[in-house]
Amino acid sequence: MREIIITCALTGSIHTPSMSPHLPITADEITAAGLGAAEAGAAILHLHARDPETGKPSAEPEHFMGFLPRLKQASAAVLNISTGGSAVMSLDQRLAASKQAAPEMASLNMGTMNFALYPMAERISEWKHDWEKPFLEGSDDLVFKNTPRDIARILTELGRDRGARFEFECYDLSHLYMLRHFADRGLIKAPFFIQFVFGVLGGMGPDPENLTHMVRIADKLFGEDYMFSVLAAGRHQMPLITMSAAMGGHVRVGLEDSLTIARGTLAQSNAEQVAKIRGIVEALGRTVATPDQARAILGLKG
Ligand code: KMH
Ligand code: ZN
Repeated sequence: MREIIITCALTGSIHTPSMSPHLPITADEITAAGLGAAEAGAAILHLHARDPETGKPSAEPEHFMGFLPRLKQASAAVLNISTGGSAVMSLDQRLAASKQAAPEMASLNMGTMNFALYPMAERISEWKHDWEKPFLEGSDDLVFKNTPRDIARILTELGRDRGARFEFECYDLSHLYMLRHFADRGLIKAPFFIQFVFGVLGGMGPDPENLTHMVRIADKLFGEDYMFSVLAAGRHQMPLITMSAAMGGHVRVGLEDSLTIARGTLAQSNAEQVAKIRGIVEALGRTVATPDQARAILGLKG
């Protein structure tokens, strides 16, 4: 069996500064988090930006450019820019940084869905910034829009025109059929790197049966032409990604997906989560992919 690719999603656009002092916000913090995660064994860094003053998720190319060149220069890791951004951003905003930076890899969300964060607001008593509470609470009436036309546009502008390959984020069974549709249209080429996403309110829940079912259907739809990775939100992160590693899949960690290292204990860094899953992967008798091995496995432009 081939090496296991660890992706680390450093900051995302879900968690807010009041939830953890360890969430990287500024360009310096995101750079340090990325280098630490790569050093610990992450082959891919999944990247979002933040406004350095407020910690709010940002789509500004200027904020991405504060860390992208530094990560590229100081590490071999594959840089994967999110095109999901956050559900309050337009597609033009979500694409601006990746069109400018032309990364090897970008995320691509395979369907329109709810993406509710508001239960998180109930757990916080003190807020560092005014935007955080309304941002979280407003998510129960938002649509995370990824129509077939949006998906085609991302595939064209980043894939065909700039040579990016994709982390296809699938939150539900229907998203696998959407991916098959784009393969049939000839807009994407194998091997497909599918990220199964568990535990977002609006997508499939974190039940192990969902993972086995997703794999069963992906096998049927894509045969040998795909590989899967797993991310799971919050406390479900480590159990479900361990299951993925045991089933021959890849894994994603990072403070975007979970702020903790064990139940009730905040992770001190992204690297701490990478080191934990690396230990589990190695205990299972598997080895972790280097960035160049990941490039070969995924067919990246390098
Ligand atoms: N935050 C994850 C649940 C994206 O950036 O494209 C999904 C994600 C979306 O990573
Ligand atoms: Zn993301």
